[in-house]
Amino acid sequence: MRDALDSALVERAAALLEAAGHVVVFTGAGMSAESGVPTFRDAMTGLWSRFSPEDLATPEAWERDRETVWRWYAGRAAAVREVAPNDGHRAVAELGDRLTSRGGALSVVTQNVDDLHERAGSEVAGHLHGSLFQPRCEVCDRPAGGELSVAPDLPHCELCDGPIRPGVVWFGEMLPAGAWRAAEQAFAAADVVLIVGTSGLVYPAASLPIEAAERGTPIIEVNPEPSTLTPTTDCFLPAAAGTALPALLRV
Ligand code: BJW
Ligand code: ZN
Repeated sequence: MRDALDSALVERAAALLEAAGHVVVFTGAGMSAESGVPTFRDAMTGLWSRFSPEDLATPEAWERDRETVWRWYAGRAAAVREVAPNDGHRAVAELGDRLTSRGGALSVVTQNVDDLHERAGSEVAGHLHGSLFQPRCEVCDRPAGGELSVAPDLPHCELCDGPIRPGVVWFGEMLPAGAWRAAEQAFAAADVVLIVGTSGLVYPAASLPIEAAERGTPIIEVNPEPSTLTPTTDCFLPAAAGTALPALLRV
């Protein structure tokens, strides 16, 4: 990672945003890293270090050991409650306000299961991988209400007594249809896509910016490290979200 942001790069990205009517901001775990939420591939620390994400974020893991999986998600939900949006989340909300006030629009499409964009004041068009805060019945899909809690007994549905599961999308599961549709529509309408803090490893989410680039939509990326999406970008800003996004607004 470079020490200081290259001002010519920042100016180029800011000019792309300035000329755009509709901007899509596509975010991953790096967006929330500076709030203290570990990125997906860094999340297995402490008690969880003997697991890999693929051990826990699957329907098979849930079938095998519901208690462990539930405790992992309940702990993560509690940790997110303790942290606050960072300067990057706030800059996205501010960019949205600026676009709206000049008759444009900004759509946030996130892979994150936290609620930090909303708490910073952005409306989220689609949570592609669900939410830590929307547990639901595994059998009848009824929202469970309330939050995941680290209770000794796993909760059951008030309607059908089915087990309540975390409201996130595991490997091998379909993405929520409404969020996916909203994301596709937003990307189709975008004049510019701003990617922030994703490794671009997980599909079908990663296909959204790739297909936008193929259609000729200019792509800006903010990430301290190059990602699998970097080759598709027009302007790569090698910096943390909390540094690069406010810098884009200062130009
Ligand atoms: C910073 C920073 C700072 C650090 N500032 N940046 C096509 C090809 C190959 C495979 C597939 C395919 N299509 C589907 C698949 C299978 C699978 C998949 O993609 N597998 C790949 C791993 C190969 N996909 C699925 O299974 C999806 N479902 C599906 O396709 O359904 C259809 C179907 C069904 C049945 C059969 C076949 C098809 C579902 C995917 C669900 C993903 N769910 C997770 C878990 C959510 C719950 C939870 O949180 O526990 O979502 S996985 C995990 O990865 C999580 C994340 O949202 C997602 C993306 O991760 P993200 O956000 O990119 O985080 P990291 O950690 O990878 O990267 C962080 C980045 O931040 C890094 O680049 C850092 O450098 C950067 N960074 N600090 C800015 N301060
Ligand atoms: Zn039920």
